[in-house]
Amino acid sequence: MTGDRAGDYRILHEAALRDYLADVPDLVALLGAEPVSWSITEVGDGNLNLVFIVRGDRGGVAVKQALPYVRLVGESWPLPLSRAHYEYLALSRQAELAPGLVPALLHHDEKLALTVMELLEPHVIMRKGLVAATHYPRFVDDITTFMARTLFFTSDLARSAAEKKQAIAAFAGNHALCKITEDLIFTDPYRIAEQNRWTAPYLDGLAASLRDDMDLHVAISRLKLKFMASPEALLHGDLHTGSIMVTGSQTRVIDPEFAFYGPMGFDVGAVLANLLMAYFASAGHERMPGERAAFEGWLLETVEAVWTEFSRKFLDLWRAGAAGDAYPASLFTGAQGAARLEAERQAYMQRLFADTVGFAAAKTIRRIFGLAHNIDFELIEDPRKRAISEARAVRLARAMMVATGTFPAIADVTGAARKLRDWQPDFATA
Ligand code: SR1
Ligand code: MG
Repeated sequence: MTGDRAGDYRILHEAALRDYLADVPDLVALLGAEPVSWSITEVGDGNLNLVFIVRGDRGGVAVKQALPYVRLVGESWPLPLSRAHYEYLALSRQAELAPGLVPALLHHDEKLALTVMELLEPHVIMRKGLVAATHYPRFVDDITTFMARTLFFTSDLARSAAEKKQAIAAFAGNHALCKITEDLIFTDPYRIAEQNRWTAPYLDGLAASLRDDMDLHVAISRLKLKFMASPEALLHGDLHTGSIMVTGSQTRVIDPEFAFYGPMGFDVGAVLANLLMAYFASAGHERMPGERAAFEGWLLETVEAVWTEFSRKFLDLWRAGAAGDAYPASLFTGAQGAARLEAERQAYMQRLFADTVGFAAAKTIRRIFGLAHNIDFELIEDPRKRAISEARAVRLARAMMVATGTFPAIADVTGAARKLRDWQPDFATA
């Protein structure tokens, strides 16, 4: 379904969903033969869709149905149902490339924009766990495997030119979701926009300064162009900590409805930005000074490890023998060719790191001044404390965006974050 077939579509609430699932033999076998006894609970707390947990006496499933509008805003903001198609396509591809790191797909209905997936239990949304100061020891290895494999194997380094162009075309229709990103991340926070909001009155001055900051406007516009015009690889497209479910021993990446071919740094930057926001928010969740220090240390170690492990795994895949049409092996023969190709790989990763730093900054600023915020900051009840945490994050993000070159390595990012941990913003002059 790449167009929308509104005639065949209906929103399935509890009773209709029960009847629908009862007609799918594989799901009945999984849930148990008595549909009347199934419990069905709507649990969606995201911005766009309905999500149900269905449990029977034999097992449970998660059901996701796209609504024809943005749930967060309502029917006044229509949104194509076709995003469910792209999400299904992306999940299928990610399952091939990064087995075990996305939920198993059990059923998909194009007309109803509905997908049934493995119920992830006892996994929690990572963002919620980070608010509660929980460490996740598997996270670095799993998320870096996911990113290295999905980005490398969908890029020109691993695919023929024809395959790559067909793959770009397969996701090109997801432009309405890209447009959300183009507006909400790369444009609105830097201008007056009806849906913007921030922690007033503390951040009023900072919000106004963003609107006048031409260095920032140039930097965000360069990033926007890169997002729009660099189909490097199949992106998840919304890889924040609300799109990751975790336990101490497992990681699953969910919700790739924003998937499209874009710049790799957008996904990697999303992960780093959300870890850094968890870091800055942490001070606002303290009940006793220093009680979350070990957790905050783990967060910064995790930021460093995500980049270094991602980079190592991506380079290992490339060195293992890339089958793509980029960098033809026939042009890099002999010892000199091998040395020059290795230098190129290093230069490629340095460029990708700069993109990552810029996109991480953009992902941070949008969560503080745009429409869609995150619970890392929102659950800090005292608005002044919340604004202090947010102002620290924005200070780092602005530097990362306009002076990206002063962050040549990931330790430069974590070092700057550490220095801002106790910085006190002056809201009168901010
Ligand atoms: C209107 S949708 C707002 C945000 O929710 C999604 O998770 C994306 O991040 C999007 O930008
Ligand atoms: Mg989502």
